[in-house]
Amino acid sequence: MKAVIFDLDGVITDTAELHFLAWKRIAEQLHIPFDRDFNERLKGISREESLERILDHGGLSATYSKSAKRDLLVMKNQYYQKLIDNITPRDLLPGIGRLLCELEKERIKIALASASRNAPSILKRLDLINVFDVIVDPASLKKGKPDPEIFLAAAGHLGVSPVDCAGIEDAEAGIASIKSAGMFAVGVGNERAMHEADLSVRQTSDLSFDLLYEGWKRRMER
Ligand code: B16
Ligand code: MG
Repeated sequence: MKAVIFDLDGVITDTAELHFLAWKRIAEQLHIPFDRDFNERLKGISREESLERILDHGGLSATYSKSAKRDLLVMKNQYYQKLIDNITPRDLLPGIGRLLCELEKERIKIALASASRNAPSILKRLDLINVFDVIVDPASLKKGKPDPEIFLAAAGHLGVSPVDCAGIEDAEAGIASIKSAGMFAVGVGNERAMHEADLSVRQTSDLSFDLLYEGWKRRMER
């Protein structure tokens, strides 16, 4: 294992909850039912595709013009950016700071594969911007998760072969992306959504270099 590629929202910090709150506010304005179960289908999915899924869910997809949809996307991002404004290094999920230190000590490369265009500003607020060897720019990609492109781009920029990488995700679409990139897939959280992962843990504090390395090695020996 030469590199670990992290998702951001829901793995490094709990911004998955902030995306939920911002989308909920939009859905309420549109009188579309929105709950945590439905929100699972948006995790790891781009802003534009998330809006399409919400409008479809409310049977309203054809009702909104391109420019009305653009306005909703701007509004959602404004709500979201207000929420992330308060993020500080204390908002790192449990165990993530320790894991990043262990990986650095073991000379494992570290990359970020987040679909979020807000990722760099969140990493700055968490005081982590200099920890990552590579941060993939989602605007440079053609396809979102579950396509493998984002994880393959991270490995490519690091100069590491995909089989020598582990990817960590909290979303079903993200696990599918890691798996089809040919990497070792580690899932965090909701076990039902994580059933395709090679290894899954309930919470970020369960992650460690040893756990990742042993799991990656076992998969290679299979
Ligand atoms: P933004 P991840 C994803 O981040 C989120 O899971 C998803 O809910 C969000 O819509 C997407 O980023 C785009 O984010 O609106 O900030 O560009 O999980 O891939 O780190
Ligand atoms: Mg995520």
